[in-house]
Amino acid sequence: MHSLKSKLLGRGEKAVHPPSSHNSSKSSEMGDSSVNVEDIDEVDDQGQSILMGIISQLRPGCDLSRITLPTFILERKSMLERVTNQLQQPDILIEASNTKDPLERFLLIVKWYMSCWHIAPQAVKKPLNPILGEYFTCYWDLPDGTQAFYVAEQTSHHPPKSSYFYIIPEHGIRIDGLVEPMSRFLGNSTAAMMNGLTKLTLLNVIDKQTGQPEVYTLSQPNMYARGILFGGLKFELGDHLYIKVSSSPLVADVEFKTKGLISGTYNAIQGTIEKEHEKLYEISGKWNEVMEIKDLKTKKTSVLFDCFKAKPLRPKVRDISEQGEFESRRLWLKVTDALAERNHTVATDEKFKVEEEQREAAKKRVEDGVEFQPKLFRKLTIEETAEFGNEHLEFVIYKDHALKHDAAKHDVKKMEEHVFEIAPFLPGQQFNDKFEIPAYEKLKEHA
Ligand code: 2Y5
Repeated sequence: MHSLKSKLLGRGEKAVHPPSSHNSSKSSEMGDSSVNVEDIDEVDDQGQSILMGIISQLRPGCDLSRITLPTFILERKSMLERVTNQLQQPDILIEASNTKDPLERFLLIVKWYMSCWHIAPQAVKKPLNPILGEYFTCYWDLPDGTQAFYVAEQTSHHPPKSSYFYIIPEHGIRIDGLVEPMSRFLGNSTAAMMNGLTKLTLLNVIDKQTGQPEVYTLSQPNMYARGILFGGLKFELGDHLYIKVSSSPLVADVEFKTKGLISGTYNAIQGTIEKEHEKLYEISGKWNEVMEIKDLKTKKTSVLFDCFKAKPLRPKVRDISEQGEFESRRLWLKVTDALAERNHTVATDEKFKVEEEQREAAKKRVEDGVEFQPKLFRKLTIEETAEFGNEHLEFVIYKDHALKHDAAKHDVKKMEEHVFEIAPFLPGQQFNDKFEIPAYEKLKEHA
């Protein structure tokens, strides 16, 4: 058996992800390091003993979310930012929103959603668990001169829930989502069962029957860290991802196949696209290499997405000097700087300080008899939860009313004004004086 240390160092391991530079985290988006530490499996002596100490106290099936894991498995990114890895092929999304044929459009949405799972650290790392009320904003300058905006807030701590909102006003593309990982220790592996949903609305694609915009619901594959005790540390996506659409019975079901103990291969996918139980297409390949799609009528196979040729578009983030105290990159700066230097003593201390403040704030709320209220997202009502795509969404951006198809009436300028009232996105934008007040208070103005 290999030593635990050599396993964590990943010696002799093949990279899970394509060896292209876009997987690298050293890009200008972090702007602070020339060392791509997220692609290195590492453990120092202290870290190793911490990990062994943790594992010896765990029973299979136990909830990992309350256990503090050592910093050497940390990505230099909060989960709020980590979601944006999935949003780096807006070109496919825009093409879908401009496509008239419903089946062609559905296929493009499948292609888009499958196109970014490969954007991840090459080592087995997890994003920072955001603290309650932490938020993150960013934007993209799109090649056609338009812009996309993203904002996320941690809406729950136990269990961790990250709510996010993304919009390309000019193209009428809106995404609402929730990441809700339920992590479990399984023995030789850990799992994060991804319970959240993504709801994608094409505001300009109107369903003739309902008069409402088309809505896609997308679930997430589960995530596994394998080989914690023996066999080599490995990140795997597993189980099924589903895509459904409000305007037709089309369903995509993609299975992320985990490797068996002896047989099988890593990162394989196998899926179908069906309409009323009639299989129309088959999907195969690897989610981090090349994915193919077979038209079952014509028997023709073509490339769905080639990760080796992908050119993901990274988000842009306002400078730290402009960020608020609870804004992800500013909040975690000392931790991420220490991680960049692989100084886990400092990373652990600084992470503890941030989290200790959160514990103090939670204690104070109990003493004062008040509940935490998010600033940027509001809870959905029971009626709203019943709407298509809203199951497991739980929260929605508080500006929801102003960013719907009918409210916006294709007025892109007005839509952007509403977006910019939520939070600063672009360099130079200021926080407005209502920023800190809870979303439900802000909404009283519209009641
Ligand atoms: C926490 O400790 P931590 C502590 O848990 C919490 O209770 C404390 O608060 P309080 C808090 O202050 C802090 O100390 C632990 C826990 C939190 C896990 C997540 O150490 C990880 O900060 C489980 O956090 C990972 C299992 C499988 O973390 C994931 O439970 C697989 O929960 C791979 O943060 C991930 C890679 C590496 C893990 C490696 C090794 C594990 C070794 C374990 C050894 C026993 C949730 C983590 C979820 C991870 C998912 C990562 C991928 C995210 C992709 C999102 C994509 O007040 C979304 O109680 C796509 O003291 C959306 C689509 C958009 C279009």
